[in-house]
Amino acid sequence: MGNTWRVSSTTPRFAALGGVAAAAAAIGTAELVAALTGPRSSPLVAVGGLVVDTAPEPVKRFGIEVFGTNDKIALLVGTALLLGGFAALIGMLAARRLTVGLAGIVVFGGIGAAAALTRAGADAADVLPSLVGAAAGGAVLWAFVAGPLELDPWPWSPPTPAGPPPVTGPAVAAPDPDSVATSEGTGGTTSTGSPSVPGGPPVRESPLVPGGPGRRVDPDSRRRFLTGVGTVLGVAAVGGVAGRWLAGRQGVSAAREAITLPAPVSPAPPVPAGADLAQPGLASYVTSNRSFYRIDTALVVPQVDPATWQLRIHGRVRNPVTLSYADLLARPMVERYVTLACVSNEVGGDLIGNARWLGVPIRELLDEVAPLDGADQVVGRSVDGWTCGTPTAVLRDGRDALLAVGMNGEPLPVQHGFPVRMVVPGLYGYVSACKWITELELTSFADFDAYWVPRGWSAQGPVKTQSRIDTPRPRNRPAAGPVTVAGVAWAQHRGIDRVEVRVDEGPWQQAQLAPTISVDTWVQWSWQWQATPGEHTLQVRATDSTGETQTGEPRGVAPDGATGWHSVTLTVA
Ligand SMILES: Nc1nc2c(c(=O)[nH]1)N[C@H]1C(S)=C(S)[C@@H](COP(=O)(O)O)O[C@H]1N2
Ligand SMILES: [Mo]
Repeated sequence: MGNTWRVSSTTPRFAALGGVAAAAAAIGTAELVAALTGPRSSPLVAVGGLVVDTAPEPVKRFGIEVFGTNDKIALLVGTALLLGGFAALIGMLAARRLTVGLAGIVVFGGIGAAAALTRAGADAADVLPSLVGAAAGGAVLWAFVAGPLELDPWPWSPPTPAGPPPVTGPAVAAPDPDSVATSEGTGGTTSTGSPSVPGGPPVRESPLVPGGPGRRVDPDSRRRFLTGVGTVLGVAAVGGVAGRWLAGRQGVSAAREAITLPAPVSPAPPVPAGADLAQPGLASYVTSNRSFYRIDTALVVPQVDPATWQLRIHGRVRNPVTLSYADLLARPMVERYVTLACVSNEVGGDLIGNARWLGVPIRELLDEVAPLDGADQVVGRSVDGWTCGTPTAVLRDGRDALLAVGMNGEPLPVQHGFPVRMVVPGLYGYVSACKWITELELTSFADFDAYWVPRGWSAQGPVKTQSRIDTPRPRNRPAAGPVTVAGVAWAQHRGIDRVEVRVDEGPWQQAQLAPTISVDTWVQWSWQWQATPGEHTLQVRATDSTGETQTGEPRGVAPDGATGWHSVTLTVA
């Protein structure tokens, strides 16, 4: 067996491969163990989650802008690439000194374990995947640089005619009686001739200098090594996929499908005829669950079992209460169309959707728990630790703020917060729409900053009046003549009074508003344009029911929502 103090005869390039195999073994094993201990304990997920939570806001914005809604996949792929690079380095270090390589693995295991402990609801078992994974990675690393799969040096080299003098000294690989040039019965050394037969030419040391030019390895051991790497990578991939698959089977889709939602005591009014102009390219008035935007910090979608779900309403209240899912379903339900928008929606962006929500009015629950004086903030807390802070006054002012269980006639989709989430008309999602909610804590704005506030976003997030041109867009290349310009406008809980369009900064022209269900949803608008050939710029602006027209001053999404008029420049044929 190799000892830890000598330089491995596994060459640096192969050692790098061994390091990658070790990392794969570590991650595959960890994923398998995480299938038992829960998804938040997977080191990849835990470290990724920590990165999401701690990345400086500009980096996060960059990630979202560059990778769009694929930002989570990009994060995972980026992490894997970075990890691969480090693993190769660890392998090369291990070939020089095994203990250094093993220490590298211990550090990575430690990071995974520590990250898992920082996740919401973590317990001691959450370190297991990282620890067991690190042990597996360490064993694999040892096998490739000092154990049975270590490369054997080329047992013989022809004398170098006029080369540099043989290098001697501590860096020279000392022949290891256990691993060097013993064929160990694995096919023998037929291909290498009989170089170690006594009486053959003397073994020269120079080709064996670690990393030196022309360092050669025994082809049999190389085949064995590469087969080993391939096997480890294959087994690790199968283990990792199996772990993910097993974890997925513990998901809550079956529990979700078994649910029958109660009928609302107060159904949503029907969508008025003509609310949806059904114009090609125009967002539909009601957004389907499948096409509803998704924004959250969760790398793996939380799987919350309704059978064990609880909502604790506590903090600065006279009568704290804990509700089960059955308790919630037993209460009178209302059903409302509410348009939800993200504060990160750029002017003209599509992080907005309109759905029919079924749920319990939060106002009634607050009346029962009786908030104490000064409890001006209600903090919604998700199972994954994410929080939002909503003004208590907004939740009690009579609007249809809901603890929602249904979305467009179905139980909430898992991605959209199953089993229970908040929906508050008129507020951006980051201050109101807590998914996978498990707590409502009455506190004050002075006492608690919710998730996005220390990250540079405003504590208050009322939706700003906005409007968007959905059609035509440049790729439509409309022909000269009558063109229907159409889009959506929103000012949730205030309502839209007027939408105007202008062409090439000409006079503002009033658009037609389609009927809408309530002030809590967006409204579709349209305007007939007599388009002339050439390049034109269309602009839109909306006025809410308080008489305020949206400002044309362009501002970015941080800290409390973008402003400016949506413009579309296109060429008319
Ligand atoms: N648990 C949790 N809830 C959350 C978030 C989150 O990151 N975690 N993001 C919020 C934000 S910023 C928005 S805009 C809405 C989006 O809801 P959706 O994904 O159902 O469209 O969810 C809100 N609720
Ligand atoms: Mo958001």
